[in-house]
Amino acid sequence: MSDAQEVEISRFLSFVLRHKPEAIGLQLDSEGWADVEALITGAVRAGKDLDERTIRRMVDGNDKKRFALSEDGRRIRAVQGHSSASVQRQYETVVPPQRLFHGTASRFLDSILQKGLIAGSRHHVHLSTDRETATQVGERYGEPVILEVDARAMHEDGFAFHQAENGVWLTARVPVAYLKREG
Ligand code: HQG
Repeated sequence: MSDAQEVEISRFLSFVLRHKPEAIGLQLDSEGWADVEALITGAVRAGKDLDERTIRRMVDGNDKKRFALSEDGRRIRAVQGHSSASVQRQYETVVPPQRLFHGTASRFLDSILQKGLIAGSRHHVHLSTDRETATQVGERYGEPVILEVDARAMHEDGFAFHQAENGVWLTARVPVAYLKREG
């Protein structure tokens, strides 16, 4: 499989496993799991070249470990990033590190400094432990800006934090008081 094909399949899997399972007649349970066979059937019907081997490769080789298979290999899910209403993952609540980072684009800054970080269409605000990841996330939308989140203070004030299986930190929102612009 070429790199381009791999990116295309990864985007397709993100689309149906996070956002629009109904586009291929797929159902996700509340923890985000989809039946692998149903995924393949729906994908093939939509003209995608997907089989079990490719799925396994996407799960194991994915740069950000976006997808996971159940132990028996019969179900697959995206580990974070959902917007689909059928999914309401019950992530464990965990104590965050002292600070976390959020990468965004400079054009969003005014709005963020008014409203804080909001989840938008996804279910959570996404945060990382390092600036490098945050920069890469911000670059997707324009000139990157890094915001430092006082995660420990939020935790002490009762805000819940979660960590997805691939290391991405999640929280419902970040009020302005806990945000500091880097640099
Ligand atoms: C911004 C990728 C205006 C926020 C990444 C972001 C991540 C506001 C955008 C994951 C705002 C939402 C998620 C406010 C937040 N006013 N803009 N008050 N609050 N925003 O894509 O964090 O490759 O939903 O800064 O690596 O960029 O898909 O979130 O720019 O982990 O696996 O609104 O997606 O992972 O954009 O990215 P997104 P995100 P994958």
